[in-house]
Amino acid sequence: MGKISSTVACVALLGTVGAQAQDAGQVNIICSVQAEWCNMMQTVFAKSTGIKVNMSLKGSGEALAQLIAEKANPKTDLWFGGTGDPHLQAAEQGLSLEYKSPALPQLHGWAQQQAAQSKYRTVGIYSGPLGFGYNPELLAKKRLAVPKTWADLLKPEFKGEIQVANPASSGTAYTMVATLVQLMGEDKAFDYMKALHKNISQYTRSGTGPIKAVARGETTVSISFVHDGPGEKMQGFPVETVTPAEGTGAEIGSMSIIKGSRNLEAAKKFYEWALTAQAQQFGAASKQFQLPSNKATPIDPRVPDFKKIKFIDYDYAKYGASVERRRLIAKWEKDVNSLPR
Ligand code: S7P
Repeated sequence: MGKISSTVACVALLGTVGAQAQDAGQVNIICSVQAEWCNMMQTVFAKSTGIKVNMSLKGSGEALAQLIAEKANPKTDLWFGGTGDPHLQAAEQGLSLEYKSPALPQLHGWAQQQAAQSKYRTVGIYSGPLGFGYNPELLAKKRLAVPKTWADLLKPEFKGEIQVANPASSGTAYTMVATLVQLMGEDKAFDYMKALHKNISQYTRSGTGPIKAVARGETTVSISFVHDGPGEKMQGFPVETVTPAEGTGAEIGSMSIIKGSRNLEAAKKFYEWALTAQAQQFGAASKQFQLPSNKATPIDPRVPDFKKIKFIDYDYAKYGASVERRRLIAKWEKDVNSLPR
């Protein structure tokens, strides 16, 4: 799309500014992408439809926890963004509504597959690869080589140099756990994470925290979604990304309508709009560079080139299942996080 520098320009892009000044109701959304994208979606949708958007920002794991807590009396109408595994878990637990969008054929196969395997209770809105963020200035200062493999992260010289989020609160970190289990087999993956634990300075609450810390020189390396790197770089921070040579996983960022939504028509309107190529451009416009799910969305050159990355064949159905997700997170707490460093 080139550069859209402000929300005003984005509203103009829709060509519907001021179309509906009257009170057209409201919609309560949990938004699990970064704030700038959430705010842009909120402003543009509200301005173009007259529907008031009450938006709260939460990471994927926290969003799921809130929806579970609200189950008997849902206050949320729609959950936008966040890693796909907890959306699949929400679908399985009956927290999200079955809804088959007429726009599904416009989406990439992986996004349609996400919908089909949830029995149409969620849908893919973007995808992004897991990898490492690093601060080249800090690496040079500490005479450390760029880590290019999962194995590199275990080197003793990275002791205290790496940050990753906690998989109990973060969908990003759960994607790491599930990726390693699929890549190495469960026993070896847990041995790996125990060894990695010695090099971790901090497990953050939020999945995007570690790459922000890298960018600001607070840590040298992060395990992060690589599409979160360019946005930090655009702000002038020294940060680069790499995907591990052994192979890596990718998230299918998803969107779900909540079962029992009190503002269902408004939620469906937002959902349909969020699947359009026009609305999906607001990711890159807000400096977030996931691969959009609508095939017609122009691809910003900063979106990672999936063809150049070695991917595992991530089993979204298995690792999005409640029992598996809970089991792996509990095992990580017990076998990894409880160890001294
Ligand atoms: O917007 C960036 C992003 O990395 O954040 C989403 C997700 O909520 C990660 O947060 P948590 O790990 O804290 O749950 C990703 O879906 C998205 O790509």
